[in-house]
Amino acid sequence: MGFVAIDRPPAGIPQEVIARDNARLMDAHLADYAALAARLDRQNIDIEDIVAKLMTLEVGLPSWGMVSGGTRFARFPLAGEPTDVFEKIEDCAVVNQLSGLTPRVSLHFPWDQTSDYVALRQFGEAHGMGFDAINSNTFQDQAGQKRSYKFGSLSHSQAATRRQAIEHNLSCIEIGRQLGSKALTVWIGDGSNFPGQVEVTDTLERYLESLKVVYDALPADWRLLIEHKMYEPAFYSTVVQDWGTSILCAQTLGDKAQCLVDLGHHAPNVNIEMIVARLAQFGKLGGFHFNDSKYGDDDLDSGSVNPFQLFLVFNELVSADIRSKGKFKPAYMMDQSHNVTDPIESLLNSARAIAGAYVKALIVDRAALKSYQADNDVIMAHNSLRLAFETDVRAALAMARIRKGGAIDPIACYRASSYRALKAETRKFDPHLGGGIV
Ligand code: LRH
Ligand code: MN
Repeated sequence: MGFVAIDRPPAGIPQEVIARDNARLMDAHLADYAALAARLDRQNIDIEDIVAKLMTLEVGLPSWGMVSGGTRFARFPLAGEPTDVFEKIEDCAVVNQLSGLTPRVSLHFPWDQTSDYVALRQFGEAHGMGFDAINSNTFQDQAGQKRSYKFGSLSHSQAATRRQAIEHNLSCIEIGRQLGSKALTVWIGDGSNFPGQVEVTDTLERYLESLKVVYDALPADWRLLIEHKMYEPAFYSTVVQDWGTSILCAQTLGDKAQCLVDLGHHAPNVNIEMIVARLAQFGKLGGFHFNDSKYGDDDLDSGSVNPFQLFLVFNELVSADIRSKGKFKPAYMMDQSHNVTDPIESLLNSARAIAGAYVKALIVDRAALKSYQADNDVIMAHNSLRLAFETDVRAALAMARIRKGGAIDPIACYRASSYRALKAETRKFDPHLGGGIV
């Protein structure tokens, strides 16, 4: 099977644009790096260890987030936004090039459907992009679809509709196998809008029976990621409504089934970092959809509303990683909707926020924290976290980007490249295209 020639030049930002912009900022960066190194050294932390660990962090990009998002009220298209999965991968490659953090994209089917997945895999590889978890979609009806998902999918009252949803998930696994993916994320909108509309135990039994068929079809080295969500599109009950239901399903299905935590899928003020700790404690934390929210499932940029919560989540992740002696490998992915920003800029900002939360969690003095906790020295225990969170780690993040060929200031560099304006000249503009959700 030769390389299928696709007449598209490797995308990305010309390296000289990055080199020029980094040269502009290098002296200030090196001064900041030395200052941070000295500060961390006083805490017996070697900044080089931190940067080395940071360079192992990888976060998957949401293909559906590469196009301007919207709400039920409106979507405001962006000139030069991607019009197909290939152009989405081109833009993902730009985020990876400038951030050095996002070498994989998570695709969603049928939104990213194409005719030749071997060619798509090669196109991805040519742009330095691999494929993270595959997302199935049984929360929308596609043109020509035989049975509607109006009243559910994997938990539907009628076996034929459940079978249709199972078949779709099996076809997603097949596509993922060709792309080199190693996981299937299953989020369903199944639920009810009225008390009495469904028998909630029956719906979960049907869901488990259906998902078992999907689970049994997983390749040996794959994971099934169960994504819970409190509400929407259903507004009274949701079949997989919370982490409790999710972990019970994952334990019922088997070792390859784990829970995916989408930060926006919880009631306001829920202690998400504790859910993360619990799922990790029982070996069922399989992955994340990072984003932020103030009210509902707002899918805002990671760290843009509540960066302290993102830090506390990574604090639990670092603690779980230490407990698991490094065997702990959750799939980090973003799931965001960029309604008023250039998706590339939002994803660059979000990648930086995620990296920042991770580095701040790495510099927590865990020995001191443990002894303050043992002594119930509440203030000093809390301040052990505050000190790390309040440390300006941007120079460490920039050094990791530089060492991966990225930009000291990704947004400034992206704007200096005029990438989006150039794409607006070559890509067709279709205001009705949309990213899938709207
Ligand atoms: C559901 C969800 C899920 C995706 C969809 C795009 O709200 O978080 O992860 O399938 O967004
Ligand atoms: Mn999600």
